Amino acid sequence: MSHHDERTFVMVKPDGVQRGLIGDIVSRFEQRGLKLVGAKLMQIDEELAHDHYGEHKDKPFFDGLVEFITSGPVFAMVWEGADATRQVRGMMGETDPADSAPGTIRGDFGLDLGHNVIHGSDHEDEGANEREIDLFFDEDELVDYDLSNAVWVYEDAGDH
Ligand code: IDP
Ligand code: MG
Repeated sequence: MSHHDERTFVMVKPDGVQRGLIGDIVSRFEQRGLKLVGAKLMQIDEELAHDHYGEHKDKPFFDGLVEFITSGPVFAMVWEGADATRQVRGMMGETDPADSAPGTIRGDFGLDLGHNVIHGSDHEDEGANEREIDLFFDEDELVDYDLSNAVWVYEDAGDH
């Protein structure tokens, strides 16, 4: 694996899907130079919600979080690139949109902590990206391919 191959799990939450933000969010990651290796519109059921948000099961907001994340379709994605997990988190902003800088996804599209548009794997939680990719995607749903613009994104990706 080269250092360009880090994969991270990202998801447009039900509020983002309903508000028509899938395209804009996908566009931001494409423009950054990340490579899309998997994507699907899907409905999260109770069981998957509990598995995905297990770390928060004792928090007071857990029931509301499960209800929200199962309330409509989500757009699940896997993006690949150098330092992908941390870079995506930076592009998302803070957990609370009210604390998120303009220019970030949550800072541009949200005002409310409970409706913060996007999920991304936690870069401070070792292995969260792999665990979440496994939870949401089968191996055959991820596509292995070369992105032709990589030579323009990365100085060390070959000749152009
Ligand atoms: P993150 O999404 O930025 O990683 P986490 O702390 O992992 O934030 O929390 C997971 C999700 O739970 C948040 O994105 C948000 O939707 C919800 N959440 C977190 N804290 C609160 C809260 O205090 N009230 C309501 N919802 C919360
Ligand atoms: Mg988190």
